[in-house]
Amino acid sequence: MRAVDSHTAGEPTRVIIEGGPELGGGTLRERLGRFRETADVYRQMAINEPRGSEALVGALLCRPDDPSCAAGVIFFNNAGYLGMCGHGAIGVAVTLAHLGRIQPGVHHLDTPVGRVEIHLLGTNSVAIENVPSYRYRTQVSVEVEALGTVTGDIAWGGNWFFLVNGSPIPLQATQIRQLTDAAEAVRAALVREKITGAGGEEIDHIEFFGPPGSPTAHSRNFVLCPGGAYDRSPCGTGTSAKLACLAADNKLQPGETWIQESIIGSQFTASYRAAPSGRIVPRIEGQAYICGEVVLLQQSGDPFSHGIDLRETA
Ligand code: PYC
Repeated sequence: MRAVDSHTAGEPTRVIIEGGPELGGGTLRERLGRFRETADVYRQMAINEPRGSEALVGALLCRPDDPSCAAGVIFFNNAGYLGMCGHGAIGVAVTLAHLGRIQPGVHHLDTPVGRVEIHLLGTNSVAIENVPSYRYRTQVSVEVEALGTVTGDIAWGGNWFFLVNGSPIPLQATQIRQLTDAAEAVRAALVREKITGAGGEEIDHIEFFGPPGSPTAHSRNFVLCPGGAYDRSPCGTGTSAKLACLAADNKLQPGETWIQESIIGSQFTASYRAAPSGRIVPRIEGQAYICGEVVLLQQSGDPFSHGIDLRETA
């Protein structure tokens, strides 16, 4: 497989540009199902160590459902598949520009959860207009081992999030191990108490908020991703979910700027416009940088040709 690696605000993206799985016809959703059921070894090889890492998000470029889109894209990580990925979409845009496939201006990406508008603003700067986002439930309390009662909102930003204001652990990079454990405990408690997103969908991202480190930001977050890694970026879909909550609480008006800082101090600049049925369309702006062009190889006899998955051997 040939791939281009980039990072968006510190969070890596690996875009598969050649040699990926042949997924046949049908919609992107159908092809994602085929990827999961018949070709998951491609995901494992591209993402797992020793070729990848738990922080990496993969993006398979494929034929869009809507031919006016610049590309279709299926996002995946060490745990499985993502409906959308904000930092990943920014990385895909910068990668397409690096490959000479798009020029500065407005383009679209098709994803399994809807069409995303991308504004290529310069070599490294991109704004995305994400899928319509909304708060599903507010002030949901859950009993969490070692933390007690934790209260948060449930919102959709292209993935499902549980958003906790007032992080139970200080939002400092030195506390990442403790933040990860706390967020894992919250996720386990949500599963145990059968608290889900709409339609019974699993809430697989946990997000803690607190005061920013930089005077230019409005808030700092810590985001736990489904495979146990934390998001190095402020998380595009997580920031979209946050905007939906701020809008629902009347704390941020359409067009007003929200600067979200990540646990490593990187930033996204966000705003929203109103969408039908009480949803919002988030706009997330950030920077991505190309950091590699790789050919992923499998030598015969390699016992880890599909990568190491400790969850399988545990
Ligand atoms: O930026 O939306 C995002 C994201 C999801 C998981 C990792 N990054």
